[in-house]
Order: sequence, then structure tokens, then C-alpha cells
Amino acid sequence: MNKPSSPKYQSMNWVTNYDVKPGTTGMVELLDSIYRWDEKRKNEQSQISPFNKLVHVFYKSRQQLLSGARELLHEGETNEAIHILEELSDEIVNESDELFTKYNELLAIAYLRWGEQENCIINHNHNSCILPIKENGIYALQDNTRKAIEVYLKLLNKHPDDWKYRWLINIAYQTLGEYPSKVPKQWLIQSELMVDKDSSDNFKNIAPLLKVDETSGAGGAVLEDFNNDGLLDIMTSGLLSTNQLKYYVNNGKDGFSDQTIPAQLEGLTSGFNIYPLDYNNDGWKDLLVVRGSWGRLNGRYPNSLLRNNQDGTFSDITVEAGLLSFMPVATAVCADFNNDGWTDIYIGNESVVNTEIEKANELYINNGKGQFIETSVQSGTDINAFTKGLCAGDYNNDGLIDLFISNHNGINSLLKNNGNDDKGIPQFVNTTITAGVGNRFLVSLLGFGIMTTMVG
Ligand SMILES: [Ca+2]
Ligand SMILES: [Ca+2]
Ligand SMILES: [Ca+2]
Ligand SMILES: [Ca+2]
Repeated sequence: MNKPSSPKYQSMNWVTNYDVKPGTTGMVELLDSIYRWDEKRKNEQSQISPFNKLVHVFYKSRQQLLSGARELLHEGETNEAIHILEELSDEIVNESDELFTKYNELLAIAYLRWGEQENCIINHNHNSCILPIKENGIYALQDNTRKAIEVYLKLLNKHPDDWKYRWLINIAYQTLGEYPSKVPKQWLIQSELMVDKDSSDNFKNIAPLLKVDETSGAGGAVLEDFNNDGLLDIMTSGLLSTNQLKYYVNNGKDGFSDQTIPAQLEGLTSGFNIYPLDYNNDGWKDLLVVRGSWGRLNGRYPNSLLRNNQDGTFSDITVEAGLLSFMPVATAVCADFNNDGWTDIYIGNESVVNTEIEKANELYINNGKGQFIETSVQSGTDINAFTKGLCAGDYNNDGLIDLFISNHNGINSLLKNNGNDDKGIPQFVNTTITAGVGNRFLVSLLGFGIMTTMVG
């Protein structure tokens, strides 16, 4: 990737400075500046962790150290988190039940994760991480998982009714090839998920064989025929600022070829989710990328719209299309909300009230000329929440696409489409309460489960 010689953005001023060049070059420069900023931020944070935390172990509260360890876990620095937690172990013994539980929960997760990292990620194979875990999916390196089991046994002795601990200790034993035989009877969970009934019915993970087993942060994946040859291709993304968008073209014989660079996608990094759409009705699938999820104030990344140029390449047209926005985003949905034959885009922002990232969801109506007009207020879709899942579909069969919005720590929303006003803007009415779908309980269950497959 060609890095700009002098970074234009030394701080997060891209959020207020909208002087972003159009096209792929402009977006790559912008993403590169965000990458640099993110690295600088992490470096500054690393100066206070983990080693300084160890040095200051007697000067900082246990809570602060636990928070530091949790942050390291979130950053993927599992080993360092374990160092801090192990240093604390003698002091936790005489602490309150609450702190004892918090500490041990974190320690157990850290051990489990380290076991997963060293087995499933570093030594990945086609059976890794697929339930029921079997054959060479069983961990070769077992020490950390055994430590996790020890901690879960302690936690279960104090909290015997906690099903999370019970589930995780069963999983842990299975990763060692010791489920159900070695699981203590009182904690054993008999589940169909855990039993290999007939392996011929199982899906096989052939990603390693096809060389599409990219390791990256959590992200999106799309199976779509991007080059219109009748064969499904693959596009993937990962949320981190270092994660390159990847494009694999199906060769119709024995696998896929990585066409990321020929497709001129190099430097287009990060993406918590990606969505195919044909925004210009030319019969070639384009791609929407949303970025910044879970980053909160540090997640103010732009989204991207990539136009399929019909020749194996894509161009970033976010700025030209009027879609530039800087919010943490996990989800979007593409559908024709005003029934004019042009695909529109609804973006779910992770809004946090009374902060710099308080911003309602956005409805971009496609004007059929390559641009989108933001109409969330006029259309009644300006839901201000920490949105994690979106679904578009015609739930009342009136021919108008409705919206369901799943929010983290908030009420979900069902918006009924009542048709267009005289300007062609769809008018939505919030029917959450009358339809009986505003239950907060649904939020945690559906937060990640809602996909866009009901569109149409
Ligand atoms: Ca294809
Ligand atoms: Ca297209
Ligand atoms: Ca439309
Ligand atoms: Ca409808």
C-alpha cells in the first residue's frame, strides 16, 4: 500500500474536517490517517500498560488493574492480561465475593482465549472451533484451557446456578477431547450441539483448502457473483484499522483467486460489516462497507460505497455519492424504501446520548443519479440509539418495505412504511408498542442475529 508521505491528520480532525478527496485514493488516504492515529493512540495507552501497571501494583486499586487487564483482553493482548491477573492472584483471595467473581471471570476468559488463540488461530485447521469439537480440532496445546477449567470450578463452587460458567466449562472440556467423560457430573450439560451424531451430515470447513481462511478481526462476509460469470465470489472484511478488505474470485474449477490488488481495493481497510447492492441498476453488484463498531468515540470511521466498474475493479465513491459520515457503525440495510426502483440505504449508528457520538440512524434515499439524500428526519426513521441489528422486510404485505431496528441496551423499534410523501420520501410510523415487539429482552437475543435476508 502506498502510504502518504506526510500524514495530513495528526489527530481525529477528519471528523470535523470534511476535506476528504473523492475516489479510492481519497478514502485510502483517510483510512491510512485513521490507522496512524489509531496506532499512536494504542502506543500512548501501552505506555501505561501493562508493565507500568505491574510496577504500580501496590499503588493502584484492584478495580483499576482489573479494568486494565480487561482493556488488554479487548485489544487482543491476552498474554499481557494474564500476566497482570496472575500477579494479582494472592491479593484477591481475601477480597469481597464480588471482586473475587469479577477477577476469576476475567482470568478464566483470558485462559480460554489464550488457548483458542494458540490452537484455533495460530495452528488453525479445518476442524478448528466447530462444534462438536473433534479430531484435529481438539487442542494440541492444552495448558491454558486446563487453567481455565480450574478457575471455572472455583466459580461454580460459589455460583452453582450460573449457566454461563457451566456452558463454558463443558466447552473447555470438549476442546481437550474430554467431554463428557471428564466433566464433573454436577456441571455436565448434555446437549445435541456437543454430540457428533452423524458426521456425514455436517458442513465441512474447506476454507483452508481453498486458501480463503484469512485471519482478521471480526467482520463481514458476502457471497455474491461480483464479476457476473455465474459463479459466486467472496468479499470479506475485518473491523480493525489494519484489516484489508479481501476479494476472492471463484475460478469455477478448484477454488478462488485473491483479486484484492487487481480489483484496486488495496488500502481499503476495516469494515465490521459489508453488504452487496446494485445502487446504479447496471446489473453489477456494488458493495457497502460500514466501519467503527464498538469503537465509540474512537470508532468515528467513514463508511464506504464501492462501485463495481464491470471490469474486475471497484472504485470508492462515498464522497461523490454523499454518503460520507463519521460514526461507529455495525449494521446497515439496503432496500428500495420508496419503491422507485433504486436501492436506498439505511445506516444504524451506535449513538450514545450526550456525547460526541450522539447521532440518529440515517436513511439515504437514492436519487437515481449516483447520489443519496439523507432523509431520516423527514421519513421518521431518525431512531437515536446504539443500533446493532437491522432488518428490512414487508411485514404487513402492503408492498412497502418496513424496518426493524435492534438496539443495544435500549428498546427495539418496528417502523411501518406508510408510503411516500409528495417529494418521494417514504413516511414511517413507529408501531413498536402496538405490534408488541419493543421488549428489551429481545435486544440481547437479537442484537447480532438480525440479518438483511428478509429484504424483498
Ligand atoms: Ca463470479
Ligand atoms: Ca452496480
Ligand atoms: Ca429507492
Ligand atoms: Ca409494509
